[in-house]
Amino acid sequence: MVVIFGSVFVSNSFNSSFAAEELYVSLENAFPNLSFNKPVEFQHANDNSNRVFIVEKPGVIKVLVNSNTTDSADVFLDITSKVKSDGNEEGLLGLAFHPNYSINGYFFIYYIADSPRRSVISRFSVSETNPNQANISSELVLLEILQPYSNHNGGKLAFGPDNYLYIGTGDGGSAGDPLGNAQNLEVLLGKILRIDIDNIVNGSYSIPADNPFYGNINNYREEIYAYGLRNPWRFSFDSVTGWLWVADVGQGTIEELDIIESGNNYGWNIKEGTLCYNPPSGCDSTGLIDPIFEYDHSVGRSITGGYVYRGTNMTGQIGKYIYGDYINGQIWALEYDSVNPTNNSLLIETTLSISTFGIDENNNIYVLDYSSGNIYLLKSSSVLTVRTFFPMSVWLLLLGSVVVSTFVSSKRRK
Ligand SMILES: [Ca+2]
Ligand SMILES: [Ca+2]
Repeated sequence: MVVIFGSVFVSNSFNSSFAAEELYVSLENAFPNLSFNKPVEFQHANDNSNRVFIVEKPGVIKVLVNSNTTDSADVFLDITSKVKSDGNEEGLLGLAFHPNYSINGYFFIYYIADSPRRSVISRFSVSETNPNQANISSELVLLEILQPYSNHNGGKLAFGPDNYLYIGTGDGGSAGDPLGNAQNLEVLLGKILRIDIDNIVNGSYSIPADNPFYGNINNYREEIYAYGLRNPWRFSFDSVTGWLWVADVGQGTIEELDIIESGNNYGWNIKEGTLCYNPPSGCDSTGLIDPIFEYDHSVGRSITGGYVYRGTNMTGQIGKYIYGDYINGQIWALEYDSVNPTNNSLLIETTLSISTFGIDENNNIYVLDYSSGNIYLLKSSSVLTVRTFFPMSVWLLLLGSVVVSTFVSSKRRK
């Protein structure tokens, strides 16, 4: 079933003349028989099992066959009793499967716990007898980070092409980073972290020797890969370029996209996007890396990072970074030439509360609606559901000119 948001009537002739160029994108309910409870993450296990795993914020991971006829999901893991999820941004927030999951059965999660309020990053193992069930008693805690406030917890986990585990932490919360965490290299908040979970030294992980602060004598945390982040809400690695794309949610003015490199300072809370934040003018930008792309709050109000598209069902979008906005429901595709953003096109306007994007084993991309709990597959469409590049008035002008030229040419044939 194709779900169309903001669709407009377009004549068939006009429509088909553009369909071959795949200007149109639509959403299809990926699991019309199912909905989820506050879904915030969508992963697959990289094991060719055609399963997907849906993280529900209160503390449950569901597993199901990736088919639109699936009518039931198994509970893969339920740690609701361990998870503090009463704050809007608290809960079970992240899931990443080990690159060799099909051999070792390891997966990693990020959740908020209470007493004291903290982030927990843990490793679990799958059951030895049931591939659709985790071993609930297999938890190995890797990291715990005290959380001063309920918001800005980050929560994304992903393995890089180097097989190291990357962790996104928020600045700890409140507003404006009052504790200065993001610029403080002695704390783990407001950072992208990078750890080696395969070689365990003194605990449950080790520090890669090429981490930027490895072996420093300044008391800087060696887990830090990059800093100056406010609340990275979703990041991903492009499987082709290896670039680490991070969406950093803004304070009150700017939403931004960064391509993260080792040791760099992405500015918060000295800057919000390309603007000075603290101080509000005349800030010292020395050494700060500006976003590759940003938009202000007249466009959207809370960015949700996605993926560089490498799938098969929208050939017109290959190589573009697909992302959205939680508040306004719009989904865009950004083209970037490694120096500048070259085009940012609105793919579709929706009424969804876009909590996250996911990709399946075929690199097709999904969008999760926090409000309804539904999950949608993004696909190309022969039906215009969005104003791409141009406002509707331009499309109507184009449509009008097609009608006129068709009329003229048919007159000439007579
Ligand atoms: Ca927090
Ligand atoms: Ca920034």
